[in-house]
Amino acid sequence: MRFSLLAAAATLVGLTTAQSGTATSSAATPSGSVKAHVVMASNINGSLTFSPETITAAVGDLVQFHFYPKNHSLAQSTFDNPCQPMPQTNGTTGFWSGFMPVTSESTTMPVFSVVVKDTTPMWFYCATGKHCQAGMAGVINPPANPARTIEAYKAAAALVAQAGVPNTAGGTGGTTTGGSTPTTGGGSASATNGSASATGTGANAANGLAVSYWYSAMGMAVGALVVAVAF
Ligand SMILES: [Cu+2]
Repeated sequence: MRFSLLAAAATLVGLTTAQSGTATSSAATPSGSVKAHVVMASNINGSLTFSPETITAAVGDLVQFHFYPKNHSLAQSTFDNPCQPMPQTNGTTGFWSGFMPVTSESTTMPVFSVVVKDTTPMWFYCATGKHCQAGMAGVINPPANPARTIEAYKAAAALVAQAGVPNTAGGTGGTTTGGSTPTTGGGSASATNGSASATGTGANAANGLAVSYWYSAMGMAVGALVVAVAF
């Protein structure tokens, strides 16, 4: 499989001035940069996992989900109803990437990026088949409550008869890009130029963020969790 030869390059995203006045940057992030937390949806072995499955992110950070073959997805849920889309509240729905079919010959990985707008825990799962029941789930900013862990979520998920697929459009609550460009090793990767805006009716749009991005691809080892890009 081609992916076995490739190291994923993370797509690093810089916020433009479109966000000025609304951004709440963490103190550790230099001005003009944003932290991107890279999460792999599945892996070169086809594992039904998100890795890492627990992400701690500050307000304003990005969490970027990179999709491996064959066909995974990312949906937001609550802790209490694992493998089910988060119910709509106050016009806000959970994020939903849509299904992300990726062939084993693909040289790029689709990426779905979610902006962390607050530190409320965000539970998520793969809505494909029985993946959620198999443990393909995770959480951004897990709660302190020791009973509400990703392990507890997955234990409950295993008992779910059928995972729910959100009825919102794919791309809700985040930004989808054509993807990171895997490279044959470290060093630089070809840039993926372009711009995108936060779209949809999800959490980001509800927060009123008008975020434009520019993308530059840089070589980065899979598994690196946090990067900060100054520009
Ligand atoms: Cu999956």
